[in-house]
Amino acid sequence: TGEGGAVRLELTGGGSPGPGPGGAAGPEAVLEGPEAEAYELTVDSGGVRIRAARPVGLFRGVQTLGQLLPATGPARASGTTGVTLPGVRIADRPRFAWRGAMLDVARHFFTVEEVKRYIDLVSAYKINVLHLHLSDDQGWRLAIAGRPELTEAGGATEVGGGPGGFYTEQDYREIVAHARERFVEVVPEIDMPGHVNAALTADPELSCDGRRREPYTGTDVGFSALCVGTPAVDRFVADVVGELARMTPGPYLHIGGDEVSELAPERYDRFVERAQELVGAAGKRAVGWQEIGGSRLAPGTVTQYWQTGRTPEEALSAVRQGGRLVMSPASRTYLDMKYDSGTRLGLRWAGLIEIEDAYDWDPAAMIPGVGDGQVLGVEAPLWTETAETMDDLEYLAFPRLPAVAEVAWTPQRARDFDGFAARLAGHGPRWAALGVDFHRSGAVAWPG
Ligand code: NAG
Repeated sequence: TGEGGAVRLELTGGGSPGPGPGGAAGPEAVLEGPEAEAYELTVDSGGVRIRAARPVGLFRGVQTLGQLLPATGPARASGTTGVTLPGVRIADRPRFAWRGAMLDVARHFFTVEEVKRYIDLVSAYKINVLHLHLSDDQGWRLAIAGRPELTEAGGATEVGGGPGGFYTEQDYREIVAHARERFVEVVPEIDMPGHVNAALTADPELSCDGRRREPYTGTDVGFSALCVGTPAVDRFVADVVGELARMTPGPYLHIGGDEVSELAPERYDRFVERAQELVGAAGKRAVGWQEIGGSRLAPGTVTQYWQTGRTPEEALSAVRQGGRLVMSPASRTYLDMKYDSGTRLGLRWAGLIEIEDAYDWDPAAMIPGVGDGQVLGVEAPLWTETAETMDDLEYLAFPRLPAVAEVAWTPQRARDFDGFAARLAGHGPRWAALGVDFHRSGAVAWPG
């Protein structure tokens, strides 16, 4: 409560958006770098003040303020209706520019409303990238103008045989707008040249034997591929990249590139080069999973490290070419892994991931030869082979997503697990108030 009992919240600055990446001017400037997101938050007897040079900084500061407020609204004890905040002066900015959450809407489909709720939940933790995994063997989830068969055939299936679904252009734009209002940039992924069975059910011309594939509703990986190098496939990739670029205001398009055992290495390389060319021609930068790092990379292409338990040669090759990495080591950040052997859903190929595992690692000390300068950021993927409902998503993401978000935001020297666990405890009541079904990890002294 400020002087005289009134709460004063002052937001200052935020005047000059400046040019965004890829020349895209806009107040968002989300992925411009840590400086763009800096803010200062002061709470004293004069009230609450947040200062930032950019709107995005003000938004991040407001998220911090939200964490200082009580979980369930003002206490109404003994005649007072106010909220007392601790006096603080915080000068804050993120360690890494890219702080992502990936959602797989291909294995199981999630509605626009569900995706929006996920955005709401993660943006409170200063996540600034929503990476949408929009296609896979089990489903194609985004309408592509001129190719209605992709969603008609490819959108009607999902893991386990459910009805699937897809986003119209308008749906997709609604998600993007909702994200942008929270200073989150959508990075859409169409996974190619593997993980494409759904596309092959729609268009047999895309496969080398010209055979139309049957819908696939299991959970195997690595068995499908585009017939790279044919005119039909080239047209397909060009159309898809063009449409994605047209519908996406953000600077990045994710081309997938993971787990392609069906294709000879030269043809894989040819695909990666051609896809980057098309992405560049559309005015965007490409992102791809770790495997693309072994191919020739265009300037600005981002490689997403994921496969712990294998030598990181592709990640190192990406870095040698001047590329930067988004760190998604499966053993730390894969939100689809089980917490412990009793977790009711989730996989375990990358190990069990308790809250401490998700928190206690340094993205710039993971791969010898990859330091702060080579790491663009950190991302927590949520694959949905075993997650069918919003509750499932929330249970897997909370509290591990906030752990990874802090790995991405806070400098290493300012982090320790005990401090994190103590602060995290206070978030339990917040999640409960929002109806979030979270994992009550034994490492945290949850109140109540
Ligand atoms: C990997 C696959 C992914 C799958 C996930 C499950 C990547 C880049 N690829 O094998 O399609 O959903 O494991 O944890 O992660």
